[in-house]
Amino acid sequence: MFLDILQQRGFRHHDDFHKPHHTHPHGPIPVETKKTGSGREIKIVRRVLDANEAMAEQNRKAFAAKGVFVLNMMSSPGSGKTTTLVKTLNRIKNEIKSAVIVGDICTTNDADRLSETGVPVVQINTDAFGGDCHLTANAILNAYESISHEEFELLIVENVGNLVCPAEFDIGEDARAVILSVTEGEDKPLKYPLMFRESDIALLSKIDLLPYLDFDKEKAIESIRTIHPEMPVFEISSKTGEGLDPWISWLKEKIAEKKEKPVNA
Ligand SMILES: Nc1nc2c(ncn2[C@@H]2O[C@H](COP(=O)(O)OP(=O)(O)OP(=O)(O)O)[C@@H](O)[C@H]2O)c(=O)[nH]1
Ligand SMILES: [Mg+2]
Repeated sequence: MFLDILQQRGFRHHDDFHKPHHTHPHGPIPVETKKTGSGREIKIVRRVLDANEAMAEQNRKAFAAKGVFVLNMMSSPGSGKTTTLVKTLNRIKNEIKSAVIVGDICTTNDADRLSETGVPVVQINTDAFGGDCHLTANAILNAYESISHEEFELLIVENVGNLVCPAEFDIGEDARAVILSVTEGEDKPLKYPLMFRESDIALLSKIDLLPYLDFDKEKAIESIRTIHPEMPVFEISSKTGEGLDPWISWLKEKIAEKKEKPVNA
């Protein structure tokens, strides 16, 4: 069976984990009660995001209990998330036990590529529950539970390719990274500010292509800094390997910081 073959290769197809849970998160969902003019009570779930927030808090506790550092990696489709992760994992996997959860609307293409690194990979396909353009805390919990028996100190979540929605959903992560590729235009941070405001680090990717483009790198960095003045920006090429070391050093520092934190911090 297809699923079995995928599991043997180190990852699990994940499109059937969520549907029953999607509207029934395990955590407490904030519900308000309001009286109508006729005296009837109606219950209001204020926002989908409130329910997600409660679940994200649960995730954070689960990750903290195991000392796992979780990085949420986000970008537009095709900015280089998977390519960067494959390169990064190949460099760090002997030193840092890692795992990946990857979200896509359809296909296991990214899980195929990521599983070549040998680390445990879970693919979430969101088409099974409406083709969500982001990963929810609940989806992450289900995916995490399917690999939590494995030993790892770094969990990287490659979110669904989208420069807007993923930033709205806390998944209980420790840090967020946004990738902006040089083919997207310098103004994207200004046009899609939430993602850049909410991230802890930005990777400016595909810099090997700069000689062939009119892309103004300094202007792009200025756009990022307009939205998030102090954010570190690392210029990388996952094709040539240029610039990967500083980004990997940042990642290692964050993992070490998490280890030093007491579980209840
Ligand atoms: N020249 C060049 N191409 C790159 C680089 N990184 C990624 N690419 C190419 O960009 C395309 C998209 O890369 P992916 O890694 O699949 O991008 P992604 O962000 O994971 O895409 P989605 O998961 O679909 O959102 C592929 O053809 C990669 O080979 C890079 O540093 N330089
Ligand atoms: Mg990808």
